[in-house]
Amino acid sequence: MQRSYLDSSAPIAALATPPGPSALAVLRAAGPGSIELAASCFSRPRALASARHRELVHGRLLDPATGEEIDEILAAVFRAPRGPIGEDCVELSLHGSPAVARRALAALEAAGFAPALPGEFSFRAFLNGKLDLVEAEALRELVDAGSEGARAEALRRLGGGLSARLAALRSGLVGLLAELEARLDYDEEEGAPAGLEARSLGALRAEVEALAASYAAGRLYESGARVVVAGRPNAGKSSLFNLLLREERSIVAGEPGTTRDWIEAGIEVEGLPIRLVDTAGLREAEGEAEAAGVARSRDLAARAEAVIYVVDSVAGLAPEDEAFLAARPDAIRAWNKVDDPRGGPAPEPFLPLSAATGAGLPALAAALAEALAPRFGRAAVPGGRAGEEALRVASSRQKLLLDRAAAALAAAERGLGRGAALDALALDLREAADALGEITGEVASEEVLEAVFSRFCLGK
Ligand SMILES: Nc1nc2c(ncn2[C@@H]2O[C@H](COP(=O)(O)OP(=O)(O)OP(=O)(O)O)[C@@H](O)[C@H]2O)c(=O)[nH]1
Ligand SMILES: [Mg+2]
Repeated sequence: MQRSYLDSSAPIAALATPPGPSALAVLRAAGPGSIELAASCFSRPRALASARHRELVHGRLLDPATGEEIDEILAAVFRAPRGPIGEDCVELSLHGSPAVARRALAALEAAGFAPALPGEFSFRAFLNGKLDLVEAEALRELVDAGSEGARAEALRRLGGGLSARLAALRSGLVGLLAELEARLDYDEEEGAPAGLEARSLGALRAEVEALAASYAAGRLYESGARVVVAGRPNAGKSSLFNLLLREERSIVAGEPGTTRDWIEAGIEVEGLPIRLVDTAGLREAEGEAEAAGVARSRDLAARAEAVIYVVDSVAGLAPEDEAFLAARPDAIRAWNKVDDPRGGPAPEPFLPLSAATGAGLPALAAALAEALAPRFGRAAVPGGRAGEEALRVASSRQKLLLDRAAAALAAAERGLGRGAALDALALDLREAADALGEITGEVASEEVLEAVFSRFCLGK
């Protein structure tokens, strides 16, 4: 039978590092009695059982049934209510072979630990008030961060800035609600309390809406911005794609029409995560397959967050180039093959580039980062660091709840405007306060909590 996350009385254990050979593997064990249980399969049981908070104990892990040695280990001890989880906890550093990790986990299970559910350690940290739901989600984002930008964003949310802002918004609302309910219960007076006016509700709603809107930027850190390399056949798109990737992924050849289907790869430019797309050259296609490729190139370019448009400086500008650039005026323009003396100088605002030698690449990367900065909610990217430090949400769960809060606040505003009954206003404000509370987990149901934490990896 599947254990429930809410059964927090069980001591639990799981591997916190990925399975596979490595220098070290870490096993986590937590819950009431976990230090004594771990001591029961340790060569120095008394040293481990009496260890202080944050003490490291060296010894050997033993099979509790046979006494057989499994590995020489280092155990880090955390005592409730301190430590990252707020419960008694032992982290065992083992040698990182899959065989050792498997045997060690089996030993802990034989000693009485239940296998932890995904995210169960974080869930318990949440229950013990060590982090709220926004911070828990930030922790998962940090573990998943694939780029420098995503790492910095997740760490910022983990720092609690967003949680604090949400808590302040909610406590303002709860204050208003308390006044309103007191008036409903005891007051003979008609009308809404003094603090409750359409203007102040409007300001609250605007802030909630701004946070909801920040999701567009927040999620880009996880998904990456799509950047399409476009241009006529033979312009050097695949060469530039490979150069940015630092590997020979896309086929480069002298004959035009080499790339037929698009290829996508993840890269990082000045800390921003990017999904770079190489496309078929844009021209009047000669066959059905190429025509389909060209149509797809246009479609991809139209939907991309940014486009790098490559022109072969030897071939020069053609009417097709002008037509494309007129339709996508924000495209970053690259004047390629400047190493070839037959080419003319780069016309404004083209950036000179040689995909063959790499000349001009830093300026092109900087232009790309600058063009993408607003999409990532950054004012600018000087030296590759975040410009402005606005709060952003990155989970769709948070975004949907912010939308719900904004809609309820808008309803309250309208009600106030037409003199609606106070109890109807109270309902709307309660709905908004609950939606905000659910974001940080203050009022989240069991179901919501399970849904959030079950997306974590094992051992987290
Ligand atoms: N001299 C020089 N040659 C280049 C440069 N970039 C690309 N080439 C050459 O130009 C030819 C076409 O390059 P690709 O990268 O395949 O061009 P493409 O735009 O992907 O072409 P299609 O896939 O056919 O649309 C190849 O022979 C490359 O070696 C450059 O910077 N300098
Ligand atoms: Mg190509």
